[in-house]
Amino acid sequence: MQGVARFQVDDTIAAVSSAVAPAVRAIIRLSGPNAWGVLRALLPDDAPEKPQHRAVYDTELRHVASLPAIPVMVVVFLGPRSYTGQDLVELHLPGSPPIVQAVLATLLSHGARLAGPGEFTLRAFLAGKIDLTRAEALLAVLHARHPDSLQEALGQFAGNLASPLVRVKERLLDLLAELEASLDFPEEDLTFALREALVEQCRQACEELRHILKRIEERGLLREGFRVVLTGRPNAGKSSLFNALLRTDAALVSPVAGTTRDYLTATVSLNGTLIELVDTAGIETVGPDQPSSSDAPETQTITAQAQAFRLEQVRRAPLVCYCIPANEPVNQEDITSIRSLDPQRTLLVWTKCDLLPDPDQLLAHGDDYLDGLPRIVTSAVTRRGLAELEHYLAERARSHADADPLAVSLGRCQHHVRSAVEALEQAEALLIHQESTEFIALEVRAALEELGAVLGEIYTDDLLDRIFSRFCIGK
Ligand SMILES: Nc1nc2c(ncn2[C@@H]2O[C@H](COP(=O)(O)OP(=O)(O)OP(=O)(O)O)[C@@H](O)[C@H]2O)c(=O)[nH]1
Ligand SMILES: [Mg+2]
Repeated sequence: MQGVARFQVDDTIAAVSSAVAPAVRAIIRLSGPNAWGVLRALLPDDAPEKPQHRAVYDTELRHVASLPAIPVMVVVFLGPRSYTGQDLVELHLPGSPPIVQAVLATLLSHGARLAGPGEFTLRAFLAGKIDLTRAEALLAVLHARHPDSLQEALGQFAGNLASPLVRVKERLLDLLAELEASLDFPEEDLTFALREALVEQCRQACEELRHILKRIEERGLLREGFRVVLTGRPNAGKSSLFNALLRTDAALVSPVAGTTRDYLTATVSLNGTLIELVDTAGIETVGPDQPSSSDAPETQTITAQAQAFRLEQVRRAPLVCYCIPANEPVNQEDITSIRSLDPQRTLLVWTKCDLLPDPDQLLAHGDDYLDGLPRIVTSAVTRRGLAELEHYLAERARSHADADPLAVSLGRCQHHVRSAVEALEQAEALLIHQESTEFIALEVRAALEELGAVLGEIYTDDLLDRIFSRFCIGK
């Protein structure tokens, strides 16, 4: 194993493990050989010298800045039976940010070091408590934004991915043992029967790995596509753009403002990336003093529902395309709506640019009321700008997927499992062609190394850095 030296585990780390915000309770964790010793300096004199595993103390902290005694609950987990494999102490205290900060600072002044991102989980990994697929799944659990992605992450944490890999690994170890035993008698060729048996074992291992690969791929497909919501005032050309991107007439288009009452979603593959497009009703303010209040009450209800849906979609979407008809001036309503959007998740799309003699003028960034947002000029009629828009959406979708911890984890696994399959196919071919046992063993060892890499038995500092730096401090 490489990399252990760089990741120190013999000191005691501390960090706030709950969200740093006013709350009823906050949690500070300490892990390391002196976790209890560091904390004990703040406890009353009758605190035990050596606590028991799973001991819970209702006590108080003293000598924290100039604060009066702070009531706390302390939970002790002794190594190796703790999450990190070391002595681990949890401090539950009032969730007032100044108190939490003062306690943490005092612990640091008594010899603890502030934990780096994901360092508790890193220690769990280094202590062999969890494999890398589980560490990554934990990250995905912490970052899950939807019940579905949470479910998926929990599945991986429970070992959906690691368990079958471990099974295959054990089979391959048996296979390697047989090969290596015969290496001791180089003058004797493998018997026909043994060769046959080894080929069969190779095939089975390969089959199982292919099955795992297929599952990873299916899960990749099931993942929600990147959601792009089209919004803007009525008649801006949203439905026309939706149809143009889908190359269908799925959405109704008409010169009557307010054509789209409901909403439409469709999935489109742009440059190989799945995008979920959502066409919404044009922005309308709903209320008793609005023009639409002359509508029948049923219509008003539909309008209100369509607007509520639009707002919900806009709030949740990783990208919002705000559509502005090129042949009409940007109005105050547009500006108010654009300002209410998150600039990181907003693209301005001019539509109907075929109606303008010089559409390029729209690209000038001088109009500071549009806050220098990225912009693309399009026409659903001439298809101008659509390729550029597709490219932009595909790029955004890709970087969005990169930020999804489980997708990153599955991508990493997919790479290694594929390489393991290739090595095993090679081993099988060598067996069939009666090549030297040494070469066959080499391929089986290569496959084992790939599986070891997925599970984290073989790793580099860089890989661990990349995985654990994505966690926040305290996890
Ligand atoms: N010349 C031209 N007309 C367009 C273009 N895109 C849309 N239109 C016209 O603009 C009008 C409104 O288009 P829609 O796509 O229905 O607009 P919308 O934003 O979906 O409207 P609502 O659903 O009512 O909010 C229709 O008459 C379209 O034919 C375009 O690129 N060029
Ligand atoms: Mg429409």
